[in-house]
Amino acid sequence: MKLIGYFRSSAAFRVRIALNLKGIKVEQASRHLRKGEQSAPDYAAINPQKLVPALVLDDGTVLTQSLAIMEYLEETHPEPALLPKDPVGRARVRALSLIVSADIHPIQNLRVMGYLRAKFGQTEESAFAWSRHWIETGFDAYEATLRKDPGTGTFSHGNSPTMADMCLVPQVFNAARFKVDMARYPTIQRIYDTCMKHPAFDAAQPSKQPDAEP
Ligand SMILES: N[C@@H](CCC(=O)N[C@@H](CS)C(=O)NCC(=O)O)C(=O)O
Repeated sequence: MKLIGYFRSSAAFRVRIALNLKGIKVEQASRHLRKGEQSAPDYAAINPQKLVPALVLDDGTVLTQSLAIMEYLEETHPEPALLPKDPVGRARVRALSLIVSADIHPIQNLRVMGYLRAKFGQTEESAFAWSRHWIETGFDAYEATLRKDPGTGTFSHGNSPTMADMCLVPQVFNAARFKVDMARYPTIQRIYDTCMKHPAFDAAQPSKQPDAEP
């Protein structure tokens, strides 16, 4: 299998964590997002959305969308599990994952920031403030959910990493880039610290990827 990603892509980061956790080895290929390589015709032929990641299976089948890829990995390599066994727990983990992947990340993505600047004349500073606002709005909700719910454990759900943590940790990396004050989010920070001590998370972080840049 080949994972097409980019060291700084948080969606690719999610998949890298899942692969590491399950001990699945893949070839890695990179599309330099800042150079626009995701929009090149040869990649658009692979993923018409022109977004990373894409997972190319050994028979050439292309999977896109990080959550769909993680669910595929879960179904084909069930252990260790990224989702709890009980339906309510699974719904909770998916809901936490979607706070990040559906409601935070898409509106602070590279192409959205670029569009704000190019079409609406926003400065670098105001596009930056936009991203920080939406990360904080989402993190307010994630933190409140963690605090109110007994399902929270060492990790976002229980005491082993789930798909929710695979979405959360890359978003905390993004939050640092946008200078979000993490003191507002002690539970998220605690879980992030725990995750980053785990080898599967550590090895997946941007600075440890073959295409990493300073
Ligand atoms: N919902 C998609 C999001 C994928 C996505 O937005 N990828 C970003 C990198 S994290 C990307 O390729 N951005 C390129 C761009 O904005 O042009 C997923 O979860 O895979």
